[in-house]
Amino acid sequence: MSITLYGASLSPFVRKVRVVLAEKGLPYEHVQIDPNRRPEDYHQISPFGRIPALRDGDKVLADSGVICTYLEAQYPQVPMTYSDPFLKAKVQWFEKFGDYELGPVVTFGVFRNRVVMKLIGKPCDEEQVSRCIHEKLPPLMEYLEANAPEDGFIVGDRFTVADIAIATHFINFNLGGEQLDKARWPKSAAYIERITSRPTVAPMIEKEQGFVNKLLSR
Ligand SMILES: N[C@@H](CCC(=O)N[C@@H](CS)C(=O)NCC(=O)O)C(=O)O
Repeated sequence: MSITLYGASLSPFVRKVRVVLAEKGLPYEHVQIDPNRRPEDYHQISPFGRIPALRDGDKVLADSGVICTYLEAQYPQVPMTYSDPFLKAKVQWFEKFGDYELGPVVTFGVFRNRVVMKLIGKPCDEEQVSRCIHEKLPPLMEYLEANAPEDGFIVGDRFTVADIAIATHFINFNLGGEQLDKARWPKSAAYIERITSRPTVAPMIEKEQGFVNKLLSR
């Protein structure tokens, strides 16, 4: 089967799927889709036009969570979750924490304003950025700090989709010119650092940072 991933590399959700594909050692073709200038027929692949979407042979799916669930069931060789029902549910919980709690604040509140708006020629709403960093982020960070492991991973003893679903948004936070406050949230900062240093993640970040620098200096 040949796998094609659709979506822009700077999207945290696309990155999440790329890391899962890389961890599983699955080769794939990456078709860059900019959600601000998506091709007319992209809705046939992703009904609401969002990225990522994935094609595996004649099967097509959208949404990073759905795609990762599919990849896990179809290609279980390198597991990114657990078969134990409780651990599996915990992985799902933290994956959703990344997708639906951190995503709207860290990626859409900060990165979107600082990078995407500039790229599409619209003003950055610094008031919104500030509200996200100073009001919306702290309660999420308190929760992460209470749950971040001293060593290893967020659930059990293996790297799971939950780890990348969380860390991916902090990559966008950095690309948006912000750093996590290490003094205030030391366990979380060290945890994110561990996850983003993985060989399947670190090279992506380097490329993306170079890409953003180039785009923003135009
Ligand atoms: N829950 C979705 C979120 C995907 C998402 O919001 N993607 C953004 C880019 S980061 C997008 O496609 N935005 C364009 C739009 O909503 O029209 C997932 O996990 O894939």
